[in-house]
Amino acid sequence: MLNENINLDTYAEKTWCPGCSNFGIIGTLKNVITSLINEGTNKEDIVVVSGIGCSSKIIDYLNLNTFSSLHGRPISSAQGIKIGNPNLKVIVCAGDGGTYNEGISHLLHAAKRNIDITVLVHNNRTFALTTGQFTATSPQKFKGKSTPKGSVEKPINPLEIVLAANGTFVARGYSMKPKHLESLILKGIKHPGFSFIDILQPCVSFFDTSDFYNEKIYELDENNLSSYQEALNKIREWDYNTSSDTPIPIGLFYKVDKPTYLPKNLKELNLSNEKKVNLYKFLKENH
Ligand SMILES: Cc1ncc(C[n+]2csc(CCOP(=O)(O)OP(=O)(O)O)c2C)c(N)n1
Ligand code: SF4
Repeated sequence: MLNENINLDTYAEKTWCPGCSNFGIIGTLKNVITSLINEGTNKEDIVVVSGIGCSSKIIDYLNLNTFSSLHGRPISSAQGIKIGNPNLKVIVCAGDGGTYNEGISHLLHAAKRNIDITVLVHNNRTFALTTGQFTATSPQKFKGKSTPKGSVEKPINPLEIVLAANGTFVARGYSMKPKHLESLILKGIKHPGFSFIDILQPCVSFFDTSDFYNEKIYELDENNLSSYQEALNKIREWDYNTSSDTPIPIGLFYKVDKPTYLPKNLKELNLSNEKKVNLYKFLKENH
């Protein structure tokens, strides 16, 4: 039976810029969470973890269990939460700066160990909260506060990197295609293992890419998702450079089932009693 009374709103006033595409992402995420709850997941068993940035403000606006981590560190916090209580569905919301610059090693290692968490990167391709410096996915010639004459570096392709790191669910969404994004996030959360979704998210104040994306984005046919080579070919169709004329595929590129990293419960970690007490104390105090 549908539960019509799920209130995921908080009293906090949203401080995103008018027209920011984070408004679309939070709406989509609320729909996903409502679906999970209607399918039988306890609201208390869902945790959203964020870092610092415009994207990370999302947790202030969600009436859920949430955890605010440091800039670039939410993936490590999320892994600790998952290990502490494997029954939880743990979702990370973070920016491209935090995830692909400061926190990239955490992303790679979480993918490598296939820990069962979901990472949503709000990829506006700039450090937005600090008013527009270039990040790892900014295009060449990006003009921002730290590169007034245009950056010289080529962007990275985060999907290619996560695939190479043993990612078992590799996807790209677009904030302006909410229905498509909703189904992608739901599939990601249900995937038993590490799920990664790079969400193209125009920043209307510092890097408005919406016209560029609206012209180029197309939805993938999600066939043969277990072929590494096919996924790689599709992932390489677009190199994150704004100047390239190629279409931009969105959707699920790769999905395979592999053993996940996770002791079934804390007992399997073989922690000393003292460590267990400290861990429970820490989790309780920071709840
Ligand atoms: C280790 C560290 N480096 C830098 C900062 C300063 N800082 C705070 S938010 C931010 C930008 C966030 O950009 P991004 O992660 O892309 O998220 P967005 O604001 O674009 O959503 C920066 C550089 C910080 N708080 N901690
Ligand atoms: S700076 Fe960009 S990402 Fe941040 S709230 Fe404004 S439009 Fe959104």
